[in-house]
Amino acid sequence: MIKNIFVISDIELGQGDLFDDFRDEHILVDFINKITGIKGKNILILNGDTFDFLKMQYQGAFTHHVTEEISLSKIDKIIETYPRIFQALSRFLKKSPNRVHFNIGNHDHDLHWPAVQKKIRDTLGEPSKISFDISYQTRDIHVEHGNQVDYLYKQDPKKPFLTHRGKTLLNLPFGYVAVSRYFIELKRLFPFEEKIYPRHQAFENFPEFRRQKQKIAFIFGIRGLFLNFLFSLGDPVASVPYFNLFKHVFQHGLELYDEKKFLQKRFRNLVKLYPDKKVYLMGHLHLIHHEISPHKDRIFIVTDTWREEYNLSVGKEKVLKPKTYAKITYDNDKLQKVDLLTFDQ
Ligand SMILES: [Mn+2]
Repeated sequence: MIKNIFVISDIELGQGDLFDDFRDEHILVDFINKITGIKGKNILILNGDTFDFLKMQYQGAFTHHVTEEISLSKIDKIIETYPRIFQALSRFLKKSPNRVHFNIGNHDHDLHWPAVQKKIRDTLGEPSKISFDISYQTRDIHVEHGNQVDYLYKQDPKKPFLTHRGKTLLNLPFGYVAVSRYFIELKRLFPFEEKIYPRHQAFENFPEFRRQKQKIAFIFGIRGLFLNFLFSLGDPVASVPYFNLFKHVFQHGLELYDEKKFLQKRFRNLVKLYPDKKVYLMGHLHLIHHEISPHKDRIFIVTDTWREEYNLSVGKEKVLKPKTYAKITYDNDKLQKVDLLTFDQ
């Protein structure tokens, strides 16, 4: 029997406001419809940051103290905003033996809450064909969002929650807290510029954007790093991984945005952690990458985002990014083919 595994990442569905960067609902619905029509067993892996809980306000404000109630109210809003996507996924699941797997990324840690998982299962139907985890593995392939090999967004998967002042909260990584307390302001002021990749080039081309980022980074440096012990007194969610930060600055300087630079290191880390796989897939970086390593013919793939995002080419023309996906084909449990493809409607 033929089995296809489809992987897409970084869809970032929000609540349709200024902070929601998803636009192309009809393209995603088309994609899901198209793979619904394919014969055999089809598995769809939504490889992290499927939902943009991180950039959603709750009662008019951003918070890094996220209770199950807050996450539930956000998933309700996402379902209300994008009903056609949930309907398409539901139709995909009705065809046996199809399955949907959610990998948890750094914008949707909220998927750790049992009530959020239940809400999604109830909305899509076919609860037994839906799974959630931080990675997806077969004998040959390893798929994860990518934040676990990014020290800014790494989180202890065995401790998704913590207790603070009698409340159970999401145990969020440093990067999530830094964005929700400080850098979200950059998105509010420059919602368009923030959608241009590569990031370091966007900062180069839009001086106002760069100045504002530097200003926020300065405030963050003082309050969020240097004086964090004062500004976040007794706040366990807002702890800072100082050792890893120093290590990074020592190795790479203050460069945080040149994602291509860190790519090889992250794949090397994945190989170290899961040495016996043939194919390694990530999202998170918002770029396309396909590489066959000379050693052992390992395949490394990064799928690009499905949110509205632009590439800045050398000629400074901005171009809307194409939607990309990976397709892995098995025939009678034998790995046949691994492709990184662009979805053309
Ligand atoms: Mn991510």
